[in-house]
Amino acid sequence: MAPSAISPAQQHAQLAFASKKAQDAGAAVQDRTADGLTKPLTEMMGSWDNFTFAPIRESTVSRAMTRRYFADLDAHAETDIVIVGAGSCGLSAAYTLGTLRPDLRITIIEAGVAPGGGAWLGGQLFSAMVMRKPADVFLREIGVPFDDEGDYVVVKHAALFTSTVLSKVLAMENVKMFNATTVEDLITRPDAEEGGAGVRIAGVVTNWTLVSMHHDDQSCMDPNTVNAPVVISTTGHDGPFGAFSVKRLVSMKQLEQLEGMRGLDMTRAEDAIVKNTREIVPGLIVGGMELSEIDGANRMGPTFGAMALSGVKAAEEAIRVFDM
Ligand code: 48N
Repeated sequence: MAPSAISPAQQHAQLAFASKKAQDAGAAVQDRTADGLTKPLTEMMGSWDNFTFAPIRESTVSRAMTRRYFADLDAHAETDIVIVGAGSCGLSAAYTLGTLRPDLRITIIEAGVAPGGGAWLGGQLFSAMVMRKPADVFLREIGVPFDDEGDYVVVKHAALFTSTVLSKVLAMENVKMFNATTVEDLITRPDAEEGGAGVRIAGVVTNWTLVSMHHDDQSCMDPNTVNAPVVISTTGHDGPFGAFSVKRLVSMKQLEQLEGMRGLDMTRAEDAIVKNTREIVPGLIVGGMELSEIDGANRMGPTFGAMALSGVKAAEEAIRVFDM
């Protein structure tokens, strides 16, 4: 459809889009029109009548995916730090680690196809996300705009925070995410310092999430493994997949019991989660809402500052443990 066949408003919108896109890309834009805008995308593409993609063979696409996936699996079979769960806490930890320690290999294992956990919406499916100060510092660091309301800030859509931190993490050379993949156990070693019963966590046991969900109705489907001296677990509060590592520590008799997440108290909950993000057993750091299950911390409801800053603290704790 030649550009002249579209309405002036459509043409202007197209010109504006093309111009902003080119400027954002910092492209040296050729063929500017008289009023300084780039040519309409449609003109850049030439006539749609003769449009065609470059040639491809199906096996080429398959190899482009599988070659990379299995090379990544091979490379990350030994890693420096594993993060279990790519919710707001896990992603904030990954961003902090990827930024502070580009020398470390970071492997994120996320059970969902879509990373992000509970941070795609604010409360009760509302879109805005509230973070209490000083968590605005993290938003400034990753470049997420917000409305400053004094003691707190509001990101106009939670997905803007989550997609921004996710995109930055995925772009980091030293970070690899395996989503649709579940941690279904922990790798352990006897911990000499503890004497008898104590263990040190030495990595995670994984399986594709769809496989993990069918161990009851399929014959033995053994898992895969990732060796790592440090694991950060941020699997959220109890739920179908939640609180994974802390529940496993109880079943391995490394924790007496879980205190269980308590009622909602924003003020107490957020301070407690950030302050108590810590190494629970040697090699395993727990942050975010998973921590509330161990300590019996309150829940905070629809405010996410503690998730971001717990992630920052978990990352710093992991570097401390890794460098010991
Ligand atoms: O978002 P979540 O559930 O967890 P956090 O701690 O990052 O953030 C919690 C936050 O969203 C809240 O709950 C807010 C603040 N509300 C509080 C309240 O009062 O209700 O993300 C956990 C992620 C999810 O993406 C899961 O899919 C993933 O962890 N996950 C796992 N991934 C791999 N292996 C597992 N075994 C596993 N279990 C959970």
